Amino acid sequence: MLMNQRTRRDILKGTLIVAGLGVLDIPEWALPVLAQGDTDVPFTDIPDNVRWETPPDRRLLDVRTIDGPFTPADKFGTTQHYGHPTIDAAAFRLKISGLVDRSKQLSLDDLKKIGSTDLVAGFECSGNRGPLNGLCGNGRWTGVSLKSVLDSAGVKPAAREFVFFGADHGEEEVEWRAQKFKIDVPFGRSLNREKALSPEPFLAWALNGQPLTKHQGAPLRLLVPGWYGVCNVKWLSQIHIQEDAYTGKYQSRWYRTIRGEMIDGEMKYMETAVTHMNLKSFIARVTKNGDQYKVLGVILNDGTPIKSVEVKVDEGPWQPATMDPSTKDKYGWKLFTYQWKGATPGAHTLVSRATDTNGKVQPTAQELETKKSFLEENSQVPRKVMIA
Ligand SMILES: Nc1nc2c(c(=O)[nH]1)N[C@H]1C(S)=C(S)[C@@H](COP(=O)(O)O)O[C@H]1N2
Ligand SMILES: [Mo]
Repeated sequence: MLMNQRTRRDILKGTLIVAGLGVLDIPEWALPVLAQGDTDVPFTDIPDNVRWETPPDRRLLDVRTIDGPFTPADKFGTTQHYGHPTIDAAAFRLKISGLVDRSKQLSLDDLKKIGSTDLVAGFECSGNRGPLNGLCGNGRWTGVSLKSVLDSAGVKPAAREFVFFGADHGEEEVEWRAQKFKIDVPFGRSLNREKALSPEPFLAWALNGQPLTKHQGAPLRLLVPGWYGVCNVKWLSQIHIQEDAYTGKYQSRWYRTIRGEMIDGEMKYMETAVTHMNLKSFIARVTKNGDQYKVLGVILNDGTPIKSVEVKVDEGPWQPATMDPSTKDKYGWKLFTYQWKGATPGAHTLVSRATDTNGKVQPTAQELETKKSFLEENSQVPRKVMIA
């Protein structure tokens, strides 16, 4: 019993004493995310009717369960538009068509022969928002760089637009001026030449060492590190390369942001496609160990290095939080912790904000008021907790 109550901090310290190093003050960042004996402090702002799972399509990650850098595949937030197509991995062929020297039909084994590397990448759906922020996750993916696959097909100089189709599709009423057409629409997204041939985009067949699950897009998906979830085409079946910009529903219409910007002193409404992730941090979990309180949070962004993350308690000042060095991969999410000193019984509000090395500061909700559509909601989210 007594042993159980020892925290891992004690055990770590003990180990170091045994090793003859004397009593070292272990810096906070060297400690595991959760120690033995930690218990959760309840949030009071989670609605009673939350649907964590909406079978078969959608699941929210309960961020209160985050206890390490990687999200288990069966907890990863998940969503899609046309259900889950079933694809036989053995019969699967990735088609590469259009402006290439050699059209291709590549099996998973063919892809693995081109290359196999790991990529740590987190992402969130562009519709992810507080207080739950559960449409997200962080994984170690295995796959091959898109560029090396495209190079094997030989991209022609005229190629401008790279369109990625999933195997999923659905009938939609598509509007054009005053006309409406009922057509079968594929899930499609595109990247321009510069992005498609950059080193980052990745074709993944595994997450955390296991083949992708059906939800995650088995057997193959695109990942565009640092970009919102929608760019990561699941059940990838075809890459078609053309000259003209692709303006399909999920590229140009459904996933766009309508936002007013002050340009030269004038408010201009911009409509932009959802691409790179905006700088976001949120508080995921608050734990207690004896009279010690710890706040755990997540940072997601486009890979720009993070300069700082801070936490504010009630009306107090912003206080520096500590980045967890186990989450330092460029495109992975980052975890941070904050030792909450002097926590008193009762209701409290906690909020975090991140700043990147370009000087970008995570906005307040008020600063996002001119954004009319709810996608790309990266504002600071005040969370409410109750200390017994
Ligand atoms: N083929 C296909 N890919 C898709 C989608 C889809 O509907 N069809 N949805 C996108 C969206 S909106 C998101 S947020 C992510 C979700 O990926 P996940 O379920 O692995 O979290 O997949 C993206 N890729
Ligand atoms: Mo999404």
